[in-house]
Amino acid sequence: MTPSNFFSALWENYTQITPQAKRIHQLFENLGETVLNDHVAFRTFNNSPISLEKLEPQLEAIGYKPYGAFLFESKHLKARCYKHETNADSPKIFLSELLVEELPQHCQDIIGKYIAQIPTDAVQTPDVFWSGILWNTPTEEEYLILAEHSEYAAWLSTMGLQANHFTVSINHLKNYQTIEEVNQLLIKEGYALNEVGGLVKGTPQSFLEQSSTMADKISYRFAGNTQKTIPSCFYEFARRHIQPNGVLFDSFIEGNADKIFDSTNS
Ligand code: OOG
Ligand code: NI
Repeated sequence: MTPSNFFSALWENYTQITPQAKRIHQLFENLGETVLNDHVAFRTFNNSPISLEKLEPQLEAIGYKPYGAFLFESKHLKARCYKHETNADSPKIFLSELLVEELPQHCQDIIGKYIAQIPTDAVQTPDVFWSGILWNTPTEEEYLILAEHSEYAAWLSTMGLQANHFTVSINHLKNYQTIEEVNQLLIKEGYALNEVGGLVKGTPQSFLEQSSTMADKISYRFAGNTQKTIPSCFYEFARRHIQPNGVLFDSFIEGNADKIFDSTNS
């Protein structure tokens, strides 16, 4: 699979439950822009057949190499980022995993049930990255219990492996130089943005500014046949800056990411 095939299949899958991403993408194209992706992100459970460590070889199979590692202590997450070895225009990939053993025992028990259902050989090819949930649909009760301790865990229980967001590269837009202008356009068009820590995460001095929509809301049928509106996925916007050494910053920032995670809070 080429990275280009990988990202088109991923986008198809992502926009089915994230219609706002398709509409915003179209909005930019209608304004004469060509939208390039800065990065995409995935979430997973550690100590499972789909742990970060088990998934990584599939990113390597499409030419990606890890180049940074991150820890989010209060959210019980760790993450790594990947870039394409030869094609600098290929989107970067941010892969995080939940440190399940750090959650209270009753959450571990719920998640343990899901993990036990994942085939030990679930990861065979890169298309595992849009396989969704590899366990039976959770009950609404389980979802709410998980959400009390980890919004990430609740989200992952219902959405599974799929692109959690795509990210518009503001650097590649022609008519929008600043992230503030992009945010103003989105607000004018009626989109709800993530306001945790302010609309813009990061500063030019930290070389990465990011903003994101709040995730789309979809109607979800839980096991036991109860239905509830829950967050699906969101769209992000990133502007990178050149460092004093003349090189464009191409990694991620824990302080920004920590707030971007909240885009799927309910
Ligand atoms: C990832 C949040 C971090 C970034 O660009 O810093 C992130 C997530 O919500 O799964 O995407
Ligand atoms: Ni992101």
